[in-house]
Amino acid sequence: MSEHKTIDVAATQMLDRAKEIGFLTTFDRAKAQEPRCTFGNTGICCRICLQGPCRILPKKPGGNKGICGAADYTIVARNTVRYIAGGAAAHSDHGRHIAETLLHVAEGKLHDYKVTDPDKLVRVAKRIGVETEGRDVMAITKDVASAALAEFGRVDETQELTWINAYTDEKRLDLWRKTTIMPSGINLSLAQLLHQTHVGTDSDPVNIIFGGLKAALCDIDGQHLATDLSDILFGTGVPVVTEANLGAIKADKVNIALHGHNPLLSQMVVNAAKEMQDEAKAAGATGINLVGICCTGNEVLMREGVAIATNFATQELAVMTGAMDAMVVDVQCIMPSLRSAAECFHTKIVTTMPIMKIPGSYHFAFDEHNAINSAKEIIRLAIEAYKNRDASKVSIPEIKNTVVAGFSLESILNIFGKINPENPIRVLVDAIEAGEIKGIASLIGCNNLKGTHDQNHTAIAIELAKNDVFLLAGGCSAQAHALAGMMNGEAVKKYAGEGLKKFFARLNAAAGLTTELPLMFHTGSCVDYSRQQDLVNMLAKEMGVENHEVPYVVSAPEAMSEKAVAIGSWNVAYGNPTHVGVIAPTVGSQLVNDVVTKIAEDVFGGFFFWEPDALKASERLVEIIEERNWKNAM
Ligand code: BF8
Ligand code: SF4
Repeated sequence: MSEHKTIDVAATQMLDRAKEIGFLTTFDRAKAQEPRCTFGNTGICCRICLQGPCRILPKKPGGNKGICGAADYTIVARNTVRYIAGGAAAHSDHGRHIAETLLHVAEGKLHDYKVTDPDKLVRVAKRIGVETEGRDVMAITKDVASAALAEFGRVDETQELTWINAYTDEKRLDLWRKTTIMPSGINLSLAQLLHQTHVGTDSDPVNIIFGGLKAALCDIDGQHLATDLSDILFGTGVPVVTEANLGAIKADKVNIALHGHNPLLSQMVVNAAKEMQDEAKAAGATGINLVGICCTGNEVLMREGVAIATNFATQELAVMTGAMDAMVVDVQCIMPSLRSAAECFHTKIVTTMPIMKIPGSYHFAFDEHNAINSAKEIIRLAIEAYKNRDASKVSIPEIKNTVVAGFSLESILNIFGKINPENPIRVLVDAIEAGEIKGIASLIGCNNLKGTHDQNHTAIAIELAKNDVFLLAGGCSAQAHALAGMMNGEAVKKYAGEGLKKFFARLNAAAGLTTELPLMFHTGSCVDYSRQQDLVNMLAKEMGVENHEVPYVVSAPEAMSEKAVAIGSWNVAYGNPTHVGVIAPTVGSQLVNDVVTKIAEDVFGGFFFWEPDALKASERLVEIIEERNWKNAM
């Protein structure tokens, strides 16, 4: 763990406050975990059966394998792909929930949801092969939602997943078929992977990794349909100007944080809050103020311009302001410790999903049939809590920064289209060919307290921008840039290299927005990374090269969650070089580590590399961009 906890000034202030009141935060708990167990850290601890834990102890006779005979490479490979299974399950289950809701909309069962973006519905329908000509919106909706749900239960292994098939070029699909990683059904592939990694099933590390990649393709499939259907239900993001950091919490308002990942309820809270300002005023506040944390925050930021309070590692600190009246959480990346933090204040923690409860917090069983009323009840709970707020405990850091966000693929292409209406993607290709920009990087992923909170996210962004790399961002990484004041036009002036500045000047002149474009385009939550991949696929096509020849890299400086492992893995399968800023638990097996960092490139064109040092990582990322083969291939 790093000596410095965070680069965020507001978070530092709140950490002092936590210390004052004696609350131990995640930063204290991270310290308490040191030193880490080397076996776990390098991935050579197996707990897959009850004979374990088995560790690799090469110096002891019989200790160089687990009790069943599993070698280090089997143990490391199994552990790694089980992360992927967890991540893919989380993302795709999120997608399934949205799909089910959309189907119920089509069946006329829900009154609080509707098709908000029928144009996107038609685009998605056409892409996945659903007939649109002369059909009404609800009939198309029903078929699209049904096609999404069919991704989960399909067991016929002669068939393939619809979404990745519809959005990926034929050569890459063929490569996946040849390497036997093309999935048929999401549930099937995830169950097979758990089977494959059961004690005494597969011990071949390469075969296990291929099983893992199959699950990773289920992850992107579930992600893609989640994004498409969320856009259909709630609208596709357009550029918005808002703010980020704890200063977005307002002392004179009823503050409600929307935290987690799923927009189904949070969008309803946004809608209900618009109607309920007077109830908050009647309680003595000047209104209701919504703020976002983690990816639910990104969802409502993209579509509604809701401000970002903070990101994953600092979620407890939003409670430390003493002005958070309710925190509404759904699924994933929600620290169980929020409840203990809330106990120091008047804050209500409200869980809303059947699979996510925190002992001692309020559970509102979210009912999509009664969604707006559920949202209203939650807001009323926050208003009641506000009445009990202790003004003497309120201490909100006066720190917030302007954020320009809302860059769905559609809105990115719309901006490019202002320069080249016939062929928007050409604008990016022209800039690459002219050497104005070197390439594109996606800055993604989590917070991980093995390093200093947000430090490497921002340091890598600055280095890449200086080297004329056009930046996309999502998840908690995007939030790190937003919190640090880097997601606006000022940051372009401050950090972009000359070529990137010129590119932005042309875009700004054409875009016709009331604000300047930001240093990095925030594409949304982690479930939305298919937006990036779709852009790369379009680039490859326009450049006439293969995916892995596009000057594109991915960086997850603080990867933490199982979802991050799944995301990184499908990126590699798509041909993308993927930097991870923490040393991955694959290093316990030279063989497995070599497969994912070297051999993967021979097979897929993409590969992982681990580099905790921001400067070294940036240098390597720029080098890789420059080495990509597009010039020779075009
Ligand atoms: O899906 S970046 S800490 S919040 S997992 Fe979680 Fe990681 Fe944040 Fe969003 Ni993504
Ligand atoms: Fe040990 Fe093998 Fe069981 Fe793993 S599966 S815990 S290596 S006996």
